[in-house]
Amino acid sequence: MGAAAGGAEEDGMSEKLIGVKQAWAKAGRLLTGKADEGYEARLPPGQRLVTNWPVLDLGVQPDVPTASWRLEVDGAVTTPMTLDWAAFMALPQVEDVSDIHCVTQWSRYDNRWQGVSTATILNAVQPLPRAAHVILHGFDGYTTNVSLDLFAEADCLLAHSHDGAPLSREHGGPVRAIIPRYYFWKSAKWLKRIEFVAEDAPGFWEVRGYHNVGDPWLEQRYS
Ligand SMILES: Nc1nc2c(c(=O)[nH]1)N[C@H]1C(S)=C(S)[C@@H](COP(=O)(O)O)O[C@H]1N2
Ligand SMILES: [Mo]
Repeated sequence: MGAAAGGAEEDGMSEKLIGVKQAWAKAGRLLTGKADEGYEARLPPGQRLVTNWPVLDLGVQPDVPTASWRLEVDGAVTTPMTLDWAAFMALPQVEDVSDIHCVTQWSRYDNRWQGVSTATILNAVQPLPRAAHVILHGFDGYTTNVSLDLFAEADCLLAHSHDGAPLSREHGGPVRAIIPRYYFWKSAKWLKRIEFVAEDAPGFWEVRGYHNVGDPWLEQRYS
């Protein structure tokens, strides 16, 4: 699969569910227009706090045992690499606590993530000067795009654990991306490939009406 968005034709995806969300994006549903009111609170505009942890996917939850898991890191880099589980776990490990803000209006505070910092990955592959964007690919065919600058932020990581326990399959285990500053759809689950590119390429939800950037503080839900 290329850098473009994953097709909804992928086996087992829920066309109905995807269609509903796409229609909401088109209609601007869930936009509160409160983004300009100068919030200083911890909860971004239009969000409500939950203490459970909802599961959102495309109707498929890939089963990827760590024994066969591989992470490809390639594209506009000096040294492309493929990591197996042992190699990934041998990299320096970090822990970071951050809040989740989902575009469907729930937020969840104080998620303690363990994994490998994106800085470690960047240091290993050395993006070329032309690399400006990163496409995250999931084993379910999902894709999402972030700028290289954002991906390089200190709070971004490739997480294998949450609150000290291995990430469950439904939440994207064995490894998912965590991009805390943006809406949670940017945090790709079942991470399979990190692709560095010169030209931005909108991902699965970005081509279906979600905002290309997705900053919750600016309420960038839809494009
Ligand atoms: N691979 C993959 N990653 C994904 C998704 C997906 O469908 N596939 N959904 C995104 C969306 S829209 C959200 S809100 C979060 C949900 O993560 P959770 O199920 O752990 O709450 O994962 C994001 N990452
Ligand atoms: Mo989402």
